[in-house]
Amino acid sequence: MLAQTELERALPAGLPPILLATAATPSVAALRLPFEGLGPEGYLVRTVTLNGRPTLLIAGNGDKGALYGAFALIRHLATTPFADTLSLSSAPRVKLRVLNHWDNLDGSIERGYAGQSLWDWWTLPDFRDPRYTDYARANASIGINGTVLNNVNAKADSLTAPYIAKAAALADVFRPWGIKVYLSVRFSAPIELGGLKTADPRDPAVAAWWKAKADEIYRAIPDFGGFLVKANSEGQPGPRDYGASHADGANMLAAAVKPHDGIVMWRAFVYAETDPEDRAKQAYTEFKPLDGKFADNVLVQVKNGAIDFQPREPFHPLFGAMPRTPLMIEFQITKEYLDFATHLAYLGPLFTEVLDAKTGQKRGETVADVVDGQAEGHKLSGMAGVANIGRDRDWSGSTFNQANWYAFGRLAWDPDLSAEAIARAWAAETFGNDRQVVDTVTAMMMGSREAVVDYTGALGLAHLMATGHHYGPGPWVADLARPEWNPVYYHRADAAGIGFDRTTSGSNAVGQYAGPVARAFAKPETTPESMLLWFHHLPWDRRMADGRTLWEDLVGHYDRGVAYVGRMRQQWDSLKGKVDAEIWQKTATYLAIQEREARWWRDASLAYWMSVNHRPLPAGVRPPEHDLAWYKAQHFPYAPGQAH
Ligand code: BDP
Repeated sequence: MLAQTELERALPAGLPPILLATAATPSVAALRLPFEGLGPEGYLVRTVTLNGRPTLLIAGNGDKGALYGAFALIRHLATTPFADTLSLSSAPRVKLRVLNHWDNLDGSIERGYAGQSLWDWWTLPDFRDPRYTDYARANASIGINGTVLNNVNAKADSLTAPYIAKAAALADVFRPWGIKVYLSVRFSAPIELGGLKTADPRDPAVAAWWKAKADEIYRAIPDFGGFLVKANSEGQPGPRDYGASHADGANMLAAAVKPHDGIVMWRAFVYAETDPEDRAKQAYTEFKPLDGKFADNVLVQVKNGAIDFQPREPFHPLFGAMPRTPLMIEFQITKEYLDFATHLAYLGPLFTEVLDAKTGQKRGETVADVVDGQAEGHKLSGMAGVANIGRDRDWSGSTFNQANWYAFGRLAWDPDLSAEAIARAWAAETFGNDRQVVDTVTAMMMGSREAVVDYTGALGLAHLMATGHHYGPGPWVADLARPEWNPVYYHRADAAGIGFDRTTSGSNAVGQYAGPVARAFAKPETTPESMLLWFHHLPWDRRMADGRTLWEDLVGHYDRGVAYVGRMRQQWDSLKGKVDAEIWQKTATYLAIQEREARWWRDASLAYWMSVNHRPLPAGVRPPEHDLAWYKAQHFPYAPGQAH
């Protein structure tokens, strides 16, 4: 059993004998332990007496539960000394805990900052790199049970026979670890591969093509998970091309995989340049009317916020607004909008901030309650994370980025965990359980995402990054073809004020929220300051809670963000000699890069805002190092992660 090997690798000596078992093992059944609520994946780890001997029992209703139990015990003992009576028990609240790889067939990764794709499509299916097994082990250890192998901007080629065989080889490696594979599919594949004239989901020939394709995939991968679809979004084909709805498209694909127990994850990340409506409103406008129209093996996958994985966004208004549809939440683990792998930004607080947000739809309901689907009795539920994994030796571009992969998995299993508890556990599992190391690392991590918010644009500002690669500041950009691609569309700054009016006097995106949440966002006085300019256009002189003007406050945030990075450098310095030397050195160098780039963000942004509002900096504040023209002249044609 794989769980046995994991225990032998990781556990300290001196523990009682361990029994890995299932609920059906006769000696275990006789103990009458509470297995009922554990489902197929939950586990129970307990000290029990078997044949008169103290025994450490690790069990689930099946092998998967026992495997997760083994990893839970390893985690527990990494942070807590063994006590004679031990009792751990947990079952996942979310069923599909899935990574989305934006990996291309040529080995590049869209928005990937950890090297080439781990999947070597060229040498598959023959060569099964041992790292595929390590990848599966890492995922199983944090509860991830699915992986979408290819980019949502999918090529039809991944559905051809050679690529199905390659995916099948990966599925074979992952299967023993409880991980299913899924594929992103290109909606127009029946035209490109099948020679059909249309991909209209209502055309019987199209449905038949997909059904045959699904049958072919399931012959190679009997437990294939299903399809992920990006349709009618950023140039991708979809059912709207034929006047059919997203539900028509999703249900046609769902019918193809249904006989095999497959599912469809249909993305709600939809907006169109032809639509003058506030981009933040478009997904809700399109999808809300479709509630109740999706087949029962479809999940609608909704990004955490209504725009696009920004350092901070209010939760997406679709959460709670489609009670008859299972909604998967999609987070971005790779740091496209948080300055890539070099910046230390622990995303646990970003994930929990969204999961804990009250939807306002039902009393006390949180986004996590919607995602786990229990209140509505959905048989499917899911959480997706856009992976930050590549072929780099440290997997994620930096050691600290691994924490974001880890946090995603832990929260997908249990969205109630605190970001801090996860950070502490990760630090102990990664660096060893030295108190000073764990305390310092946790302290660095916990404020790090807020620091990125502060130095890239606080108070609810968003989408201020440079064009294309999204690396560094570009708040001045105003010349892109689509209005909603321009940062000026989002901040709307002029001499008098700044911010996007999303109240009734503006786009009324606030109207897509419910009850007390909508009421709070409707007025600046009741909107959290962290989201103020997302919902309101306000004068630069507006008084903030701390008595300063909005302008002074915004400047203060930039300085606070830069200062936080400086502090992280000192904290990390204090750990020299206490963590692995190579990891220490790389992290120290990355923190130096981060401090330089945080300053760059601050200086460029301040130079730009001052060119718009013509205000001086508050007394004592350091002026930007260069003039605005210098910042505008910076170009990075080879920044990593760009689509091609
Ligand atoms: C955007 C990324 C783009 C993705 C898109 C998506 O810049 O590369 O294709 O999200 O989620 O944020 O489909």
